[in-house]
Amino acid sequence: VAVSTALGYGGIGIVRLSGNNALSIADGMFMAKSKKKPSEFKSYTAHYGWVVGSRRSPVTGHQTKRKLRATGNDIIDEALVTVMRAPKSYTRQDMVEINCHGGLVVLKTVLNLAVSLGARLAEPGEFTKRAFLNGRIDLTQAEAVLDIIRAKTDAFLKVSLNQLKGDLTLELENIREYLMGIYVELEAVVNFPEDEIDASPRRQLLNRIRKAQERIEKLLASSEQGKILKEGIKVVICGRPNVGKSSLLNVLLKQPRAIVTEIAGTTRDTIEETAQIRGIPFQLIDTAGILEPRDSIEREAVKRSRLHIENADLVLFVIDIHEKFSAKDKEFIDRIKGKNVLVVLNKCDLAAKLDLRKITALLKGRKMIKVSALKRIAIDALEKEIVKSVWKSKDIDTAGILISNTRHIYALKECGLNLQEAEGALGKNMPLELVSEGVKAAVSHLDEITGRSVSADLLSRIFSEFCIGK
Ligand SMILES: Nc1nc2c(ncn2[C@@H]2O[C@H](COP(=O)(O)OP(=O)(O)OP(=O)(O)O)[C@@H](O)[C@H]2O)c(=O)[nH]1
Ligand SMILES: [Mg+2]
Repeated sequence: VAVSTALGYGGIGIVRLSGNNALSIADGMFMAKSKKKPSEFKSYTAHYGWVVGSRRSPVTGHQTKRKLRATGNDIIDEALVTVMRAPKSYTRQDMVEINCHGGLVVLKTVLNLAVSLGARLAEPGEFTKRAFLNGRIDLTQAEAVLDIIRAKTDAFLKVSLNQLKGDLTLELENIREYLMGIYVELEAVVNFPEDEIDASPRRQLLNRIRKAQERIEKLLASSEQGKILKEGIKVVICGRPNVGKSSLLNVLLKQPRAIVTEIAGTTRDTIEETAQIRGIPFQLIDTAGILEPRDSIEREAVKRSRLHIENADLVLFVIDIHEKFSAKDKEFIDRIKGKNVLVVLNKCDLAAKLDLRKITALLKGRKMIKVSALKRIAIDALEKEIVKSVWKSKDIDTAGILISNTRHIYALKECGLNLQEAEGALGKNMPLELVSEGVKAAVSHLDEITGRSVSADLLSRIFSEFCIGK
């Protein structure tokens, strides 16, 4: 049993039961208006009534059941109960969902009541884990559930839904079948050496292994985009005081988040906000422009902006086009060496005093764009450039499969390496046992991803990331 909705105040809150005794436990705590017991409900029907039982703090075991009967029926909440019988349920076990009111006390009382009737509190992700263990979904689909819950953008939601639907499973299982075909042939030759194959079938085998490898590589190639969609991109806005960093942050966020004044040194603490730009999640960080700290607060501010620049995926280096180039600008240019930088020439609504040649010489090869944060000039173009500098391909392809999970990336890389070894062994005319071993190892890495073979340890690690009640 677990509360499956977020803990807080809400219109409704759902307590979910799953397992052999789910129906009998529900019988002990729900009184339907129809007088029917939950164990008599038809699968996939919803019933109106009341959760009834002892309001007192829970005591576990049979003694409580007796106590409950003795105390009579306290109405705990008005509720709607849905029964989903095995095997057609999320977990493939009997399930009961109690839709109560979404209050903290109500939900806790209903939860405790189920526990007092013999239910056990579910571990994080345990419902989904049961769905996996009972063979309803594979591991990538279970992981997709988590991704859907945590999706920060529409684009990533789409990708995760495809994964839940089984698109990734299908592709992995296809590759697996293909490799198993090769493996079985190889084993036949290895076990009946009198049929040792000659050069031409060897070349054919090589081609087939290469084909599988190409498919693995294609999946891996999508991981860069997948990870971006999943985790977002860290963009740090830096530059000397008063160039308009905070103004730029506000414009990109479309809300006045940071304080903007004409006083140099307005921003001291770093300001972090998330925003979606063209479907991609960004973490935007506005930093202090201070270079020479005058006190301990400013020293900390400088330290923080340095740290953020170091960890940035993209640095927006802001320069005031209305000011002459200064030693301070130069100091920032030194700080952002080696980073992925987009140069923002701000205040283009004012007369330009900046010597652009100097900037171009110092920031060779870096993309530059003239904007006005104040007058909102060329902000659209800036957004385009931001996306372009982190997103290599033109459009987000959400129709297909995108790999975003580190565990999948790792296993796919291992799988690719095994295939490479098999190829090498084939090319060098080494014994076919070696080739066969390589193919088998490659298959085992695919099985790791889908969960065909997976250790209990890894399973508990994967599901421990889930929330309780899912
Ligand atoms: N004309 C003009 N003024 C701007 C533009 N962008 C910002 N400003 C002004 O420049 C001043 C400084 O802007 P901020 O956004 O606070 O600058 P900052 O870089 O965050 O400054 P610090 O936090 O002090 O480092 C404010 O008075 C803004 O209104 C612009 O595009 N054009
Ligand atoms: Mg500022």
